[in-house]
Amino acid sequence: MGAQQVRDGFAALYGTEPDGVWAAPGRVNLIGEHTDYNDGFVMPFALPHTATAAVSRREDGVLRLHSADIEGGVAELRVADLAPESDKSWTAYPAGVVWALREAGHPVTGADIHLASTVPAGAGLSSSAALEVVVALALNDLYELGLRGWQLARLCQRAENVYVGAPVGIMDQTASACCEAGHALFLDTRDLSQRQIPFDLAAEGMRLLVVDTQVKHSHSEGEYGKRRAGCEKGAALLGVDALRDVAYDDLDAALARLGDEEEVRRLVRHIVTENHRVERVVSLLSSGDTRAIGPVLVEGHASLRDDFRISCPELDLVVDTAMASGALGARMTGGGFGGSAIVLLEEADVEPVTKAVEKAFATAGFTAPRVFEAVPAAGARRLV
Ligand code: GAF
Repeated sequence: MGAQQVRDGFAALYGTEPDGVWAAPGRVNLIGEHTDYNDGFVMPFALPHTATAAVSRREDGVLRLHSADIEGGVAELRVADLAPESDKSWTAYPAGVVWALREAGHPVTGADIHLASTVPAGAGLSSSAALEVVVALALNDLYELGLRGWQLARLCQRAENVYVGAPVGIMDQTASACCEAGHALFLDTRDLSQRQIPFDLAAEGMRLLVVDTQVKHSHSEGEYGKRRAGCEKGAALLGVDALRDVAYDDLDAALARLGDEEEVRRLVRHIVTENHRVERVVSLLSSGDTRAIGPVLVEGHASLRDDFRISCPELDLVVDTAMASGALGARMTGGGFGGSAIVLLEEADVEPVTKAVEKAFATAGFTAPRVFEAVPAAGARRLV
């Protein structure tokens, strides 16, 4: 949604012009799934779809929240009363950011906020992180807090972990805050060091499709938390701080040490091989061998399906159909259990592969998927 429209929405609601308008994008993750809460590597890029917020500062302790996308009026809260896990509605995301800023000692004394988002919700494209980051960036500017992108990401993650109660990692918030147009973000989630990797598929005659299966996922439903707990158990059994510390070359020995812990073994194998896949993709992209990342993406999908066990029939059907129709690579992206897959392919294959996937879904009796092309877009920014 355009800045002017969100600004007008604010003025109609609150009767004054906002102090400014900000935008923060959703993301797709090229490779590096579930590695972020294991101190590992990820490689997301920002989508052109954004959460946009018109915001004004307030000094009286009142926080007013409204979303153009959700039925209902303006929610009015008092910043001093914000308490973790007290809110089960969408307002927990922006309110959680205010709570996290105040908990960290930043003097946020209220705000009027009107939001509108074009990031599809529940599609594994980080609509929640976009909401958090846009609010964090707006308050950072309005209260002149001087926080950098990665610091905002940490606060947003804390909002989601503690205030919302979802045990997510740091990838989505960092992607939304720090990505750059035309690049994928190679992020080390241990220390948040970053490298922007040029990722211009069109220049090489390729495209990347996002296929939203329309199967809705939810992180707070427990399976995500179970995987996270299983990874932490694996690290404890292996005597390391995080699975990031298990070297790829030592994987077989590590798996042998896990004895009959079959489930933990599978989780460990996914994380260690997935970190290695991120490093392979970075090295292939850096040497200009972009087409060669295709098989690495497919390996990543198989690992998420068979070892991490978070795929679903719809995601598998996208990957299998795309690959059978000539795609260079494909995998599920995001938290799993539904959501979206990505497909890397030659420009000339966009139409036949899209048609093949749509046909396969119709034949299987699945809801029609939503397919769109993704070009790496800009991270969070002030619009007005
Ligand atoms: C979700 C989480 F929010 C991220 O932190 C990450 O773990 C991802 O699932 C899986 O890679 O998007």
